[in-house]
Amino acid sequence: MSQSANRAKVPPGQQVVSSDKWPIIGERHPAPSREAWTLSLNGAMDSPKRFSLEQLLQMPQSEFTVDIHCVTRWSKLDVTFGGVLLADLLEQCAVQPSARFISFVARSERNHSTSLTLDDALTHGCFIALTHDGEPLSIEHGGPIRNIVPGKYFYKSVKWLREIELLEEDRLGFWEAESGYHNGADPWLVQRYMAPTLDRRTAAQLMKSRDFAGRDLRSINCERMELDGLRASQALLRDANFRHASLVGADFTGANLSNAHLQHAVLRDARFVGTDLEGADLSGADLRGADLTGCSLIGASFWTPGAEPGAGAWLDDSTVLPDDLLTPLTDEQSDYVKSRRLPGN
Ligand SMILES: Nc1nc2c(c(=O)[nH]1)N[C@H]1C(S)=C(S)[C@@H](COP(=O)(O)O)O[C@H]1N2
Ligand SMILES: [Mo]
Repeated sequence: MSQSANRAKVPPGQQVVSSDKWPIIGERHPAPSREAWTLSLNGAMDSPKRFSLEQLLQMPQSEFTVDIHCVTRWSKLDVTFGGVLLADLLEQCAVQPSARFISFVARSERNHSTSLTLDDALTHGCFIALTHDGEPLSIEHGGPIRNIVPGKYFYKSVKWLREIELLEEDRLGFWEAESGYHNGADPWLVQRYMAPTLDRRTAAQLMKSRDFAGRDLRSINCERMELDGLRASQALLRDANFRHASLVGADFTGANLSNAHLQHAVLRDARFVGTDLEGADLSGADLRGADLTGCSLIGASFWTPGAEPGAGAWLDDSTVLPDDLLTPLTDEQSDYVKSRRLPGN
């Protein structure tokens, strides 16, 4: 596929990973159980059903080619799955007219779930995936049974699906309820997060104290703030805006900075030990002396492709960033980081 054709397939703010990469996000395995896999359909329907994995595999299988868009800004294009259309399963269930929402529940330790309007699920062609590239879907990617909702951020696609429930009222899913993920999840509208409200006075006091440690400050706006020495270990800072902020020596140990905006922030000697930087944008940030030991960089960026290399992050030998952490980056991002760390840069 040509570059320009691909671009039309890539929603705003997403980067395409190479076809040999498929990051594992969220839970890594289903809850242990001796029971055989089944899929139940229940709720607002006259004929609830329970299918065994074998029954699902014996139904006529369709092939689906899907573009995966993760909320942490990586996309994987033209992924092929085999399985059964949700609409075909629901046809057997005598759905009641009052059914307006659909909830997908995982067989996992936290009973992970997500939900959609029934209308959204059907118009997006939601399906039950059983195979990937002609092979059984792997366990880490949700096998043996997973739902896939094409055209929504991938958190609407539940791994290890055990139950589909039709509802009259919506029931928020795990990420939507716990982490402020947007319930709409439309990547073309960039519906990543619901912004929580933090009143201005509290925000001003926090900035003054420079103590964010352990707090939930999702989407906080710190653009251009003077925050040297900020204490932010274990803070929840998803989607926070630190563009052009001064954060010399800041401590983000164990914090969650996924999808944070750190463009052109001064992060000299800052600590990102064990920090979640998935989808974070560090383009143009000054990372000299920063310690990124054990951080997670899936979907992160250090420069904006197309911009001059000089507009990228400032890294050198004093930046602690072990090579193995670069693996989940896109090739162009990891090449950029490696080129900047050569002696003499
Ligand atoms: N059971 C379960 N399903 C889940 C999750 C999870 O944590 N548990 N995470 C969701 C999120 S946020 C994403 S991006 C995708 C990741 O799928 P992958 O690991 O196959 O890439 O799974 C979704 N489905
Ligand atoms: Mo995700």
